Amino acid sequence: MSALLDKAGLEAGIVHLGLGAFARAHLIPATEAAMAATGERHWGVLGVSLRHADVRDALAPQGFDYTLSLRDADEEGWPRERRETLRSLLSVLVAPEDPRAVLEAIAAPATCVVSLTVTEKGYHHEPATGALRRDDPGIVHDLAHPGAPRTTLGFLVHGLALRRARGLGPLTLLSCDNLPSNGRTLRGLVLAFAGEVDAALADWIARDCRFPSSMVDRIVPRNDDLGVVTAEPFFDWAIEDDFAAGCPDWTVYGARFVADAAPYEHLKLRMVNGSHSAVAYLGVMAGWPTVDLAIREPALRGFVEALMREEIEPTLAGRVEADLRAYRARLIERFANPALAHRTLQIAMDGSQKIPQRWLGTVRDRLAAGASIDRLALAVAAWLHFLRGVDEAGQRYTIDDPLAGALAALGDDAPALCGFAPVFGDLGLEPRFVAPVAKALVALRTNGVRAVLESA
Ligand code: CS2
Repeated sequence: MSALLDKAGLEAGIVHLGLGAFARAHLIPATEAAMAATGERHWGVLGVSLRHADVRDALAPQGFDYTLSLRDADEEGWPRERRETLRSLLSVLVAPEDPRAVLEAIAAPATCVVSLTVTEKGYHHEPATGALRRDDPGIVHDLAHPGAPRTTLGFLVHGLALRRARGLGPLTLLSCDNLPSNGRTLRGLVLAFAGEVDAALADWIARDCRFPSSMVDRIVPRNDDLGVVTAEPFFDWAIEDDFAAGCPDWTVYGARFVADAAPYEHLKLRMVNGSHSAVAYLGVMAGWPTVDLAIREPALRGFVEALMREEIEPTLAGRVEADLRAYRARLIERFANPALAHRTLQIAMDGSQKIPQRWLGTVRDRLAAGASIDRLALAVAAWLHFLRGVDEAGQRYTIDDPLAGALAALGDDAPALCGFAPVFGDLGLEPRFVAPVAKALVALRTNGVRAVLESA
C-alpha cells in the first residue's frame, strides 16, 4: 500500500517534535495508512529532532523513507516479521542546527497539527504536580531567546507567536507521550510559558488552539539500526476528537476518536506502564536483561499478574469499559514477545518522571479505599534499590534520570527517599506508604529480588 505513495506530491500538514523510534512506529504508519485510504495528500510529516542529528543523517540518503518491522512469534513460537516501507516522512529538521527552521515549520500555512513524542522529561514540568519548572535552565533560556529556543515549550510558544503575527489560523498540539491527561498537561504548560511572553498570545492559544489528550500504546524498543524501526504488531491509540484544523483519519490503522481519553489513559498507564516499570527495576537488579526473559521467570510473572489483578485492576473497575482479565492476559503475552529484546535498563531510565503516573495514582486510590499496597510498595522499593547503581551481581550501570543528582543526595534511607516531593508529593508523609516501602527495601537489600519474589 505505502510503496505506492507518491512522496513528491505530499504536503506537510503535520510537524512532529521528537522523532524517536516510537513516533516512527506509531503516528507515522497510522498517518500513512490514513492518506492511502482517503486519498488526502496534505498529511505528510515533517520530523523534528530536538537534540541529535543521527536520525536525519541515517535517513537523508534514503530520502527519509524507512522500514517498519513488526515482530512477534507464531503459535509454535517461531519468529515472524512483517516489513513495510514508510514514505510519508518528508524531511527531518535538527533543532539545534537551525532553530529558526523549526519555528518556521510551526508557522507554515500548511501546518495543521504539531504532534509530540518528547518523553516525560521533555515537558519540563514537576512530575508530582504537572506545574511548569520556571527555574529549569532550558525554560529560562527560551524565555530570553525567542528566535532560538531549545525546549519543546519554547519552540511551541515562539512558533505559535510567529504564526499569530502572520495572521495564520490556530493549530492542534497533540501530545503522544505517556503522561496523564497529556493534552491538558501540555495546554497548562504552554499557557504558563506563553503568559510569561505575552498575555494576548496566551489568550489566543487558550481560545483557538486545541490540545486533545491521547492514549498511545505500542511497544517499540530502541534500535541501533536507525533505518529500521522494530515494534510489536499490537497498536492502540485513543484520541480526543478535538482538532483546530482537521486531522488524518487514523481510525484506518486502528485508532479511536473518543470524547474523553482519561479512562483509556488510566487503564494504559497503570496496567502497561505500571507493570513495565516494575519488571524493569526488578529485572535490572536480578540480572534479567530483557522484558521477555524477565517475564519467563515464574516468580516475576506471578508477581506481575498479582500486582495487576489484586492492586491495579480494583482501582480501574467501574472507571473503564474493558475486560480487565483479558487485557491482563494479552499484556503478559505482549511482554513475553521473544522478538523484541526490549531492555529492562531502557525502561528503567527517567524513573522520577515516570513513577507518579505509573504507580502513585494507584497507590493513592488504594490508600483512600483502605486497601493494601504490598506489591506496589515492592515496586517502589525496587526503584529505590535500583538507584544504588549496581545490580545484585555487582554490575554497575548509570542512573539515566534528570533528577539523578538530587536523588543521589538523599542517601539510601527509605523514609528520606520517599520524602522526595518532586516525585512522591505528600505521600512521603503517609506512614501507610512509607512503612511498606521501607520494609520491602530492607527485604530486597538483604535477600535479593529472586528470594523476595519467591516468598511473595
Ligand atoms: C515503556 C514504554 O520505556 C518505557 O517506559 O514503558 O515506552 C512502553 O513500551 C510503551 O508506553 C508501550 O505503549
